[in-house]
Amino acid sequence: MTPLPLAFAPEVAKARAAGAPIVALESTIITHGMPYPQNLETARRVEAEVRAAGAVPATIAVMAGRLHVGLSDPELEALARSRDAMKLSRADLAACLASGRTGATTVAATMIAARLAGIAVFATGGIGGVHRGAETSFDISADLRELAETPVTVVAAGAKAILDLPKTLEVLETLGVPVIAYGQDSFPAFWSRDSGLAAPLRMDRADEIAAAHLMRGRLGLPGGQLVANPIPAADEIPRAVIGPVIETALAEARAKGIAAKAVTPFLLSRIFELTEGRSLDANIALVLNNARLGAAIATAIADAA
Ligand code: PSU
Ligand code: MN
Repeated sequence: MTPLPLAFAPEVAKARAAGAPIVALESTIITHGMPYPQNLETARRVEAEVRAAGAVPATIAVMAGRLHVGLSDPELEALARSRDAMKLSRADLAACLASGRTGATTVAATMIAARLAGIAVFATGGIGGVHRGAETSFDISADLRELAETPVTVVAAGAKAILDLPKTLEVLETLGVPVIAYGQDSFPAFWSRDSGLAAPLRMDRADEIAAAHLMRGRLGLPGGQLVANPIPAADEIPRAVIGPVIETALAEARAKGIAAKAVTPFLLSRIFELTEGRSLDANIALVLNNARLGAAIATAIADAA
């Protein structure tokens, strides 16, 4: 069989050979989630945070038909500057690779790449989920089904608060995805620490989360875990402040007929404008925080192996 077009960065290849902890990172947050140059600066800082915590970062992206697991700094910069990278989910990954194109991986596609690369832990900002109005639009992120199928532990600050969080939690429960709030009882809401909804599970230590990941494997259960890590208190935007901003952005998206893959990038960029950059500062802080916890969980899994 023709080998997979996987390209490991030297640092990642070395860590794989040594059984050292690795944290996968996504790239849609770079191309479609943040403006240039903050996207590049954040991608570099997230990688540095993972290294400082004793693990190796592996940013995932498709470049010219190869699935890169770990990017060089020039590759990271090219991706951050590109304006035409595809947004790749489970549905698009094979087509992008087979046609030699370039694209950024969402949570779903990054999980698929992490599994292929033997990486157990992945850190990002917030997963996709059930959009508000999904009862008429049917817009439910492929991230949810991926969590049900692919055995990777995903560290996020909950699901993005632009979504319908109660419905997102219901679908995760239906799909059998463990949702573990880290260090608190409630499910976090991305820019805010508290969604007002109880999280189904709570854990206070990285090694407990690692043990649960390994136990799922031993039970032969497919699928991953969602670790919902609240944004640090100093960086949060309270729900009362961000709530009306989200409503405004959602109303604009509806009026403009924004649909499908464009919805999340449109909302994030409008909320950035409406908060004069405050939402981006919070987004950066929560991703860095997730990178740290991801490194701790990856280290605990590597230690147990
Ligand atoms: N986290 C962020 N910013 C982002 C994303 C995550 O802080 O832009 C991306 C992820 O790639 C996630 C995607 O998979 O948003 C969700 O897109 P959709 O709602 O179209 O499934
Ligand atoms: Mn969608």
